[in-house]
Amino acid sequence: MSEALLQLGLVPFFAQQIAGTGLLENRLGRVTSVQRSKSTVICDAGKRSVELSPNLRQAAAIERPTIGDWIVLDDSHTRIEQVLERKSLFKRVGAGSGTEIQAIAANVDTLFIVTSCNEEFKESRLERYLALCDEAGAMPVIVLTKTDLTDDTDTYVSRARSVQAGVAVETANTLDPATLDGVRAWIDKTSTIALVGSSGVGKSTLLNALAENSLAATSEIREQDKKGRHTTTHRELHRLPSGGLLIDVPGMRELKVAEIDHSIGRVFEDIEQLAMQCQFIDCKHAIEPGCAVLKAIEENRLDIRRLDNYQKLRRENALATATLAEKRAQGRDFAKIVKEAKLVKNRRAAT
Ligand SMILES: Nc1nc2c(ncn2[C@@H]2O[C@H](COP(=O)(O)OP(=O)(O)O)[C@@H](O)[C@H]2O)c(=O)[nH]1
Ligand SMILES: [Mg+2]
Ligand SMILES: [Zn+2]
Repeated sequence: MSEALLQLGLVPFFAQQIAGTGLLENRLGRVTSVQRSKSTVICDAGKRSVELSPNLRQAAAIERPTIGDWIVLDDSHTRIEQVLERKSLFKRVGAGSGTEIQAIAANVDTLFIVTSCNEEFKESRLERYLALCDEAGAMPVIVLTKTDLTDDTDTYVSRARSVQAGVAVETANTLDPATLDGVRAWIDKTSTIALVGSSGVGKSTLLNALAENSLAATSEIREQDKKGRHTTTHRELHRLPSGGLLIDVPGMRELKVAEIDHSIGRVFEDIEQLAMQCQFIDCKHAIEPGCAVLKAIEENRLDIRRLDNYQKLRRENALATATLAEKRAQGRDFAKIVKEAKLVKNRRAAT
């Protein structure tokens, strides 16, 4: 394998996909950013701005190349011909009335869920990100920033640990590179890491510190509510000088959950375990007698906030999943009507 491709994170999972196809590695590349109609890719020969093949242009949004994708270029290195099978995928339902699922970052190994040791910290937000991370197939690490602003980092750490059994938690003062060893330990030479979190938590500062370079613009947060402004406007895959690849993912914050029932169950495994002991199999954990979940809350073994968020995410997920299914069915019906109308027209034309 070429050194350039290795540094881009080419691991056997991708290389094997072209083995035996007669394609050479010099046709492989990785998407580092996506513009309106062009994509920037890095391949053996360097950085290229390339177009999509006609087939890919017409493909469903989810199948078109996104940031992090491994792709096959044409001979002249001007066009993406094929997107390799993905190891993981963050996706979202298209904005507006669209039913299209869009890819927002592919082949992310580890998701840094960044949150800060101040008013911004919310367990419920972490739970949502964790469910999305599970669904995408990435490994989550919660990164607690701004440890320099609190005397009580330990409380934040234990609150973060409580959101999912066994979840990794690291702390950092991103303004001080000496505090980043814990975070750095998660980055190896071929791994791809995406950073998500509210604006103002220090994602760009962390990225710059890890890159030992000013790659992304950062901005002051508003003092009164600790909220940040959006500075990062586009997604880009950056290579760290010490190895490893990083993506700052703006827009993940607005991600709604859909079709992730199993992932919610994995984040809230404690609640689902308890629910198996409820007297009624369809217990809603609201007022039912013999409810093991309510009993755990009463005995302070479970936080009511967590139950509320579990139910909220499940409701939101059920509604969004049903809406998607309905829109898809409508889309199919519409396609069928069009097809039938065409048939009738053709038959008429034939007679
Ligand atoms: N005190 C302190 N400030 C930080 C830390 N990390 C980031 N900041 C500041 O928080 C603000 C927002 O950071 P930025 O990286 O732009 O956040 P982003 O929106 O998540 O990319 C900037 O003023 C940073 O200097 C930290 O660990 N400690
Ligand atoms: Mg930023
Ligand atoms: Zn119950």
